[in-house]
Amino acid sequence: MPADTHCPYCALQCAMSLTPVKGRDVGTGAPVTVAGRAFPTNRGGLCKKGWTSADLLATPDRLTTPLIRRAGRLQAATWEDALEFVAERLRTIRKGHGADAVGVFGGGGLTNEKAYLLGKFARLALGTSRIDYNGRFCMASAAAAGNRAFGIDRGMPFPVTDLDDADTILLLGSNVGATMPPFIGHLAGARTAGGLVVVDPRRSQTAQLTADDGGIHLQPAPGTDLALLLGLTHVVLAEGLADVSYLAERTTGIDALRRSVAPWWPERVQEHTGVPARLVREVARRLARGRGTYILTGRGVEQHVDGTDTATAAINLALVLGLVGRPGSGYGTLTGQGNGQGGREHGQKCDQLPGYRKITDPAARAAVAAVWGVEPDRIPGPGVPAVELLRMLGRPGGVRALLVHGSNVVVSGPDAGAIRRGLQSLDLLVVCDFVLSETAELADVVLPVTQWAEEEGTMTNLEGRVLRRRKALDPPAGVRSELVVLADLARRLGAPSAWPTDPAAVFDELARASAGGIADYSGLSHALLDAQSETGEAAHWPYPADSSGTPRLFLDRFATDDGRARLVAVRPRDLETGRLPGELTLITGRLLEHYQSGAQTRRVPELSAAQPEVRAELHPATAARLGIADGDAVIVRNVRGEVVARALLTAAMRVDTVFLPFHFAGRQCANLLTEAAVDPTSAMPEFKRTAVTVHRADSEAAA
Ligand SMILES: Nc1nc2c(c(=O)[nH]1)N[C@H]1C(S)=C(S)[C@@H](COP(=O)(O)OP(=O)(O)OC[C@H]3O[C@@H](n4cnc5c(=O)[nH]c(N)nc54)[C@H](O)[C@@H]3O)O[C@H]1N2
Ligand SMILES: Nc1nc2c(c(=O)[nH]1)N[C@H]1C(S)=C(S)[C@@H](COP(=O)(O)OP(=O)(O)OC[C@H]3O[C@@H](n4cnc5c(=O)[nH]c(N)nc54)[C@H](O)[C@@H]3O)O[C@H]1N2
Ligand code: SF4
Ligand SMILES: [Mo]
Repeated sequence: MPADTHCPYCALQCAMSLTPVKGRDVGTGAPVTVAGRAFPTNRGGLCKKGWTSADLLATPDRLTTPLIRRAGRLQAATWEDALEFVAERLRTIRKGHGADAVGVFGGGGLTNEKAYLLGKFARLALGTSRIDYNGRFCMASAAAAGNRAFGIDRGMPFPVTDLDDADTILLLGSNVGATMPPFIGHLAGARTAGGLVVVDPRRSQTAQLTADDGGIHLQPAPGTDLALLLGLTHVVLAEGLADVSYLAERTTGIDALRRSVAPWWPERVQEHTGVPARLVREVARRLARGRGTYILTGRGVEQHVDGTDTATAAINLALVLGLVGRPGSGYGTLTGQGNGQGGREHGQKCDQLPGYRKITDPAARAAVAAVWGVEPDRIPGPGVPAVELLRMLGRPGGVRALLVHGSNVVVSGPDAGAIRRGLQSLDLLVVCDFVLSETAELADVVLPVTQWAEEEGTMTNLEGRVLRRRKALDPPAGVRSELVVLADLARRLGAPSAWPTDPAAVFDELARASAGGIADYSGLSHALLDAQSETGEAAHWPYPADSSGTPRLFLDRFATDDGRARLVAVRPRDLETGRLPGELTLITGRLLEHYQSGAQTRRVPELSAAQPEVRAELHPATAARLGIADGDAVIVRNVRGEVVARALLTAAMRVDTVFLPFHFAGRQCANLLTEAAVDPTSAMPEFKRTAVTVHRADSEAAA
C-alpha cells in the first residue's frame, strides 16, 4: 500500500505517494518509490528535489547510533549513555549558571507535533526562556508586518489556487521558478494576460518568465524595494487609482500614509532604485487596472534590516488598491520551509505559546498552563530571538549549552564564522539530526532521529493548510523519534506534566493548547485530517472546534480590535548602499537543486552532481573589469571572511552585484560573509545585501 504524504522539503508541500520497494537494504537505493499525487498546490507535479527525496532515506552516512565526543572524537554510544550524559550535563549547567544558561534552537522543518513539544520541553523540562528557531532567518519580517497590519500572520490568507484566475501578479523578491517550481502553474493566468511583474535585482528563472509573455521585470539595486513600493503607492494615490471606498470602510491610517508617500515621485524612486520612472508608473497602472490582482513577497525583500517596513509597504500598496480580503485579489507572502507556517505558531518562538499566543499575555499563560497541568508561573517569560541567542553562545551570562533540532546554523546563520566560534565555546552542544550536518560535526552529543517518511505527523503549508505526513516505512534500527527523545529527557530532568510520544496524542494536546488562540487548531485531529485526505485535505486554520476551517481570511473583517487593517507609514532608513569604491553588493539565495544549508540535498547524488560546488554569479562586464573569466576560481571577501568560488558569468546579474547560493559549507559557505545585523522589529537578519570584493584566486596568490 502506498503511503500518501507530502514532500520533505519546502512549504508548497507537494503531495506524493511513497511505495516501499521490497528487499531494499541500506546502500542499495531508495527504499521507496516516489510518485506525484493530485493536490491543489502541485497538481501531481514535483520538482527535482521532490522526485529524488527518497534517496536520503538510504544515504550511506545516515546516523543510526548516538554519538558522544570522547577524547575529541565523536564515538558511538548507547541511547542510555547518551541521554543520561545529556541529562547529567544539563542538570550541572543549570545548577551552576541558572536555567537560562541552556538554549534551544528549533526549525521550521519540524512537524507541528515536534515543534510544539520542543517549546513545551524548553519551558517545562529545561525551565529556560531561551528558545528560538530558524524561522527567524526566514519569515519573521513578513510575519511582523502581517501582525501589525492585519492582526494575524498566515502567509497566504487564501488557497494558492485562487491565483489561477488572476490576470496581474506582482512578485517581489521571490524566485518560485527555482524555489517552488510547481507554483509556476498558478501564475499561468497572469502570464497569459501579460500581467506578471517580477521585482528582482537578478534576472532569475522567474524574472525570465516575463520576457516570454509580455510581463515586466524590474531590476532594482538590492535593498531598495521599500523606495520602489513607496513610489508605486505614490502613483496609485496621485493618479486617483486608489480604492477610496475600501480605504474608508476597511482601513485606518490613510492620511499619514498619503503624507509618507508624497515625496516618492517616480523620478526620485528611479534615482534610488535604478528602476526607470516610466516603469514605476506603468506597473502602478497595471496593478490598478487588473481584474484580479495579487501582490506576493519572498525572501528577497524580507531578508533585510528594513524587511518589516518593506513588507509593510507591500501591504500598504495592496490595501490602497483594495485587494485584501476580497475574493479574486489579495496579498500574501510565500512561506519557505516545509512547516515554516506551523513551525511559527506553536511555541518555538521566544515570545510565544501554542496557538500563536503571546507568552507575556496572562490569559494565554493561564490557558496553556492548565493544559500542561502546571501553575502559570512555571512558564518562563520571553527569551531572545535567534540571532541574539547565537550571539550569546559561550558569553558570560549567556548560553553555555545548546540543543539544536532541525537547523544547520553553522552554514545557514549570518556571520557563520562567529557562530562556529560560539558553538565551539559551549560547555555542551547537543544536535538531533539524521545526518552528520556541519553543526552536528561540532556537537558533544549527536542523537539520531527519524526522518519524514519514517514517522507520522502534520505540517502546515504556505496556505495555512494542515496536512498529514504519513509513515511509509520503518526507521533503521537504532534511530528514535524526536518525540520519544524529548519525553525521555523530560523524565530524566524531573519535568512536570505528561509527555506523550504518540504523534496523534501530541497533536491532540497541541490542539487543546491552541484553543482560543489566533492559530486555533482545536477542531483538528489526525483522525479528522485522515478522513479529509480523500476529499483533498482542506483544513485551513483557524479551525476551532465545530468549524470547518478558514480557507480565506479577512472577508468580513481583519483580526484587529476594530476589524480594520492598519496602514502604517514607513520610510527608507538607509538610502546609501554602504559600498566603497571597488566593492560589489553580495546577494545570497537559492538554487533549484539544493535545499537550505544543503545538509540533505548535498547527500542526494543526482542533485549534488548537478550542482557540486558554489559558483559566484557575475555580470560579464564586471568580470572583464576584474580580469575574471568564466570558470575561474575567485575569492569573495569582506571583513568577516572569505569564500572560494568558481565564477559563473551571466548577463542576468546587475553590474554592481555578485550572487552566491548559501547551500555550501566550509570555504564555500556564503554566510562567512553576511553580517548578523537584524531588522529592529522582527529580529530577522540581513542576508541579501552585503558589501564584498571579488578577486581572481590566482591573482591573490601572486600578490
Ligand atoms: N530549491 C530550493 N527551494 C527552496 C528552498 C531552498 O533552499 N532551495 N528553501 C525554501 C525556503 S525555507 C524559503 S524561505 C524559500 C525562499 O524562496 P525565495 O524567496 O524565492 O528565495 P531566495 O532565492 O532566497 O530569494 C528570492 C530572490 O530574491 C532576490 N533578491 C535578493 N535581494 C533582493 C532585493 O533586495 N530585492 C528583491 N526584490 N529581490 C532580491 C534574489 O535574487 C532571488 O532571486 O524557498 C523555499 N524553497
Ligand atoms: N545567506 C543566506 N542564508 C540564509 C538564507 C538566505 O537566503 N541566504 N535563508 C535563510 C532561511 S529562509 C532559512 S529557512 C534558513 C534555513 O537553514 P537551516 O536552518 O540550516 O535549515 P536546513 O538546512 O533545512 O537544516 C535542517 C537540518 O535539520 C535536519 N532535519 C530535517 N528535518 C529534521 C527533523 O525533523 N528533526 C531534526 N532534528 N532534524 C531535522 C536536516 O538534516 C538539516 O541538517 O537559512 C537561512 N540562511
Ligand atoms: S516544490 Fe517544494 S514541496 Fe514541491 S517537490 Fe519541490 S521541494 Fe518538494
Ligand atoms: Mo526559509
